[in-house]
Order: sequence, then structure tokens, then C-alpha cells
Amino acid sequence: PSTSDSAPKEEVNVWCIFTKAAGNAPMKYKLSTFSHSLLENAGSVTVSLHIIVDTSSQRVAQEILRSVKETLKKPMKIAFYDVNQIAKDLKSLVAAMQPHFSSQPGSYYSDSLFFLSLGLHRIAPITMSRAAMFDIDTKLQSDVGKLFQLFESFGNDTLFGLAPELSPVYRHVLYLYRSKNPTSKIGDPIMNGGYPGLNSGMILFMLDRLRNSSSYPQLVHASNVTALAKKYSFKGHLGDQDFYTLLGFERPELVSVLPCNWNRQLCTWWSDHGYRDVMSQYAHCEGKVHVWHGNCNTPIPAT
Ligand code: UPG
Repeated sequence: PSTSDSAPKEEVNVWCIFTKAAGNAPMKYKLSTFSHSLLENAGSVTVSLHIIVDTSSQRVAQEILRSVKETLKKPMKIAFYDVNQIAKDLKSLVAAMQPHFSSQPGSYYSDSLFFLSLGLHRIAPITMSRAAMFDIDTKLQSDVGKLFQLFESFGNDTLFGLAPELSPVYRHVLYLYRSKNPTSKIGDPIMNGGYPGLNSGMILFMLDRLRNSSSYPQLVHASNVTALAKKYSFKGHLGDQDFYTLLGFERPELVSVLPCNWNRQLCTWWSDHGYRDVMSQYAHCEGKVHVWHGNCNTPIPAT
């Protein structure tokens, strides 16, 4: 008898954030699309979904996920975590990041939720050693088990894996640094041998290494974050991914750059705001799209 069908499947831990969703139809549609595509395509693994919520969004999520599981007739473990408690636990981490990586207090990306991934290892159950996190404006077209295989390509020191940013946002943000350092590759597209920065719509975490790392707490300490932002004359507005971008350039051994087709971003905002001539160089991404990312509220193609 074939053992492959009967052998228990490996469980993978997938995280997302779902807040301020009550009465918000687009948010509900996004969670439904994301979770349906995640479960439908997960052939080689069982999925455990961990959702960071506020109280009213939890009720919304429970209803959506009940319907997804019923439609697909597949099991999926689900756990909820309180966003307010997590924001409290990670207060100093968030406070170290906010001055450099959000536009102004009260603005969209200034919310602590955009920084929580940087402390996931302190939130996740201690027995969880690896995890992925997705923005909910994503849609999977491949088995998430294949994504977890990318952990095997990590170096000995790798803490995170993220796919490249597919827009010229960091060419823009790093304008001053690039003009003072014309030979630097930071902010250039990959096709020109550059480092365009990273996108946090999908993140892989080596949670156990993060917990055991003696250097990571120093790297996210306010004084280091300030020094890093100063070195690159960096004033960002995209939360966690601004930090991952600088960390990945400064300490490449800590951050693995994953294939672009695991986070195929669709936002074309920069094309309409001064960068039409170079946009295609940044957006270039070959191969099957494993994950669509409808960032800046861009609709995801039907197939
Ligand atoms: N989210 C909530 N409630 C909110 C707002 C956001 O739960 O009120 C969650 C949700 O999971 C969402 C994620 O946060 O998908 C990110 O927010 P979103 O509005 O989707 O950000 P985008 O503008 O689409 O994405 C850009 C980047 C993305 C990065 C994000 C914040 O492309 O990679 O994670 O900015 O840095």
C-alpha cells in the first residue's frame, strides 16, 4: 500500500492580521479570498492559521472561516490572538520603529499593527519554530507547503525570508543616499544587479533562531534603528518592510531574498507618480505566480 496518502501531513503555521474588519466589506472579501486560496491549494501539508484580531473582527473571521472550511470540506486549525495585548507586549519595539518608518502619528501606516511581525517570535507559542505571515490582500495559487520548503535554502544565520519589493518606492525614499553614493546598489532593480528593497506582504520566520539570537534585540533597539535610518538618510512610511529593507541591505546574511513569484505585487501607484519609465524594470518577475498580492487595493486577476 502507498504510504504517501496515509502518512500524516506536516503541519505548517501561517499568520495574518485582521483588524478593523467589522462592517468593512472589502476586508471580509480579502480574508475570504486569502483563506480559501490557502486551504484549497495546501495539498502536501495541513494548515494551522493564526490570526491577530480585535474582538469584533474575530467574530467576522470566525464566520468567514467556517464557510471556507465547509465549502472546501477540509480541516484547518484556527487560533486567535488579541491585537491590543500584542501591541502592549511589543510597545517598545514599535516605538523604536515608528519615528522612522511611518509618515506621521495617526496616519494609515503609523498603526502598530504594521510593525508587529518584527516581534512575532515573542508572540507565537514557544513550540513554534517556523512560520509564514501573509497580508490578507493576497491569493495563493500554489501549495503553501512548497513555500515552507524555501526554509531549506536559508543560510545558517538567516532569520527572515522576504520577496523583493516590485516597485521603485525605495529608489524614491533613498533619493538622498543614492545621490551621495552613486555606485550603491540599494534602490536599484534586481534586473540591473540591484537591491530594490523587500516587501512584507509575505514573510518567512525562523522563530527559534530569532528567540535565541543575541544580536536581534540589539538590531531592533531604538538607538540602532535611529543609526541605521541616519546612515541611509531614510524616512519611510511602510512600517515593518522599511526595517526589513534596511536590515537586508546592511546584514544580508540575516535576510533571505525569496523568489518574486511568491509575492507578486500588483500596485502600480509609482508608475503614475513619476516613475513610469522605470516601473517595468522593478515589476519584472518571471515564472508561475504562486502568490498574488493586491497591494494598495489593486484587484487580483481572476485566474
Ligand atoms: N490590516 C488590518 N487592518 C487594517 C489595515 C491592515 O488587518 O485596518 C492588515 C491586513 O492583513 C493587510 C495588512 O495589514 O493585508 C497590510 O495592510 P495593507 O493595507 O494591505 O497594505 P498595502 O498598502 O496593501 O501594502 C503595503 C505593502 C505591504 C506591507 C504594507 C504595510 O505592499 O507589503 O505589508 O504596505 O507595510
